[in-house]
Amino acid sequence: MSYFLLIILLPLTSSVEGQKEFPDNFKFGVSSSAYQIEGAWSEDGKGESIWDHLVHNHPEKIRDRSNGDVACDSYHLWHRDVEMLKELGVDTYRFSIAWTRIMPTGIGNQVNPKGVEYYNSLINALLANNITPYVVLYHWDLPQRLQEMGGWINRDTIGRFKEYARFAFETFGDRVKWWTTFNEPVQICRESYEQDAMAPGYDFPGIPCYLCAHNLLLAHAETVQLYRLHYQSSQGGKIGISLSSAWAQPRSDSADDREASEMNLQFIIGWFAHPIFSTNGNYPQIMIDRIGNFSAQQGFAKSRLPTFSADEIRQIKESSDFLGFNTYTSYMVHKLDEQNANIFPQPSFNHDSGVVEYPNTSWPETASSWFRVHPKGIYNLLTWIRREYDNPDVFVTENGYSDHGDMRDTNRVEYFKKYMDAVLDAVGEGCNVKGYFAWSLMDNFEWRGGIVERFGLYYVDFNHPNRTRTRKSSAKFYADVIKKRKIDMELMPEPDDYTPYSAAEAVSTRVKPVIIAAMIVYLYKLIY
Ligand code: GBH
Repeated sequence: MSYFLLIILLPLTSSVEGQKEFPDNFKFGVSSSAYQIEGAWSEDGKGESIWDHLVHNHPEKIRDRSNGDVACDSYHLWHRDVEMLKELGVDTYRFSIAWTRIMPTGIGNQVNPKGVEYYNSLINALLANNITPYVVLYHWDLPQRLQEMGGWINRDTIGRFKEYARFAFETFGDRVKWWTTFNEPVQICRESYEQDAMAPGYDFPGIPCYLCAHNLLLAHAETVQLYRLHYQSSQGGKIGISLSSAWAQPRSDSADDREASEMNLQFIIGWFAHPIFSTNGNYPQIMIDRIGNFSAQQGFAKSRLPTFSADEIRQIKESSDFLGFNTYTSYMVHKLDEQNANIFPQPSFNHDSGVVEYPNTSWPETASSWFRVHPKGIYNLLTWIRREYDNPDVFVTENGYSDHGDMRDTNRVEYFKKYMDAVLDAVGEGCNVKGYFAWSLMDNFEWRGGIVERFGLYYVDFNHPNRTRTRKSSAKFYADVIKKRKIDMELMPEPDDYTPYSAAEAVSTRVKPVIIAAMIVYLYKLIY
């Protein structure tokens, strides 16, 4: 009997320490996003996005006053990007389309053929190399024109987005079989309307973030419905959404602290996941109750959390073929109580959620202020999702580490070892994790963090006109994981050689042609 059990269980768990393997059909990829890598911000007819607008009008809001005007210049250097993907051996590449590159104003009456050509070339090159494109329609770069009409606060934006999505399905859907509507909708609303941490950065707590989220949920559901009705059966693809959260670690084992963790996850993950992935749909009851009660106390005629009609609830429910999930870090949490009630403005999302997040100083720091290393967090999150939403298909669509640009990036390698191992623990216990994407293919424009905070597997020399990309230790490490389908805990590869592009070299390349031209003119004058 016990032998019999062993034979059955062994291949399922393969849990012998250090021997854990990724399942055969598990997909490995890397992620990037358009604004963070493409550059060419106004080239070939591209229109202005809210990020172009922010970096040009408020350079002081970027940590190092850098911007994405050129970024990694992937608009011109995508051949090299594909080469790197081949070096890594990834199954799939997650990138986003810049709405303003294919529809310059965001409004569907005008499309930009050059932009379409760019994505066609990239997609075709990926397919030619057996790399599956995994395309995100919206990674934060709303057309500025639409922002001027209210952005995600305006219900009209839903229709605009659908028109854009329809064009993308129509144009690329014969070859793209994996679609994501939105990357990190909570961050879109909370860090851009509620707080001034992204673009447009309104710093307007308690009201617009809920309107934004409401419209995003509707835009997502309507787009998925459109895809399912008109494209899915003929094109045979899948469509989903990428949510994102830190793990909320209770301050202690007390019931209150554990409840704080649950409240936090309901507000951050449940806000979008409950309407889409739960059996009953709609917002989590705890959000409806808390925001409703506070709104009444604060003198609002109705809840600041908008309500869905029964039809909308039905439409949003099950509007995803998979759950994309991004995670980087964990926070400690406890409840907001009488003594600390004033630390948040009223009304505000944080006050509504009733939870205080704070860093655990015993967890290792990274180059980003919001980010400390706690590998157990990803395991806890995947387990929470499995339990909460009946074990949906999950792709870890982003996970990675920030430093200041080490080539021998041992901390990043250690991070990947521990986080991927924690993913394997979750898989071993039955979580339906189907794939993992490392953030990011290469160093890129880290939003408000500029180019100071680097997440890349490849180092990018932002001083070099060719934006040279060089393999860090982590790139070789990840390639090894993909090849062997398991994590070599001992491995610490040496990075490729890299010589920084020197200022002198930069001057000489710029000055040389001038000298040569002057000599030609001089000789010309001498002769004639
Ligand atoms: C993801 O966001 C994004 O999808 C990706 O584009 C990004 O490059 C990557 O992760 C790394 O950040 O402390 O006020 O500066 C993760 C969510 C967005 C959370 C930025 C922290 C900064 C808040 N992060 N945010 S602040």
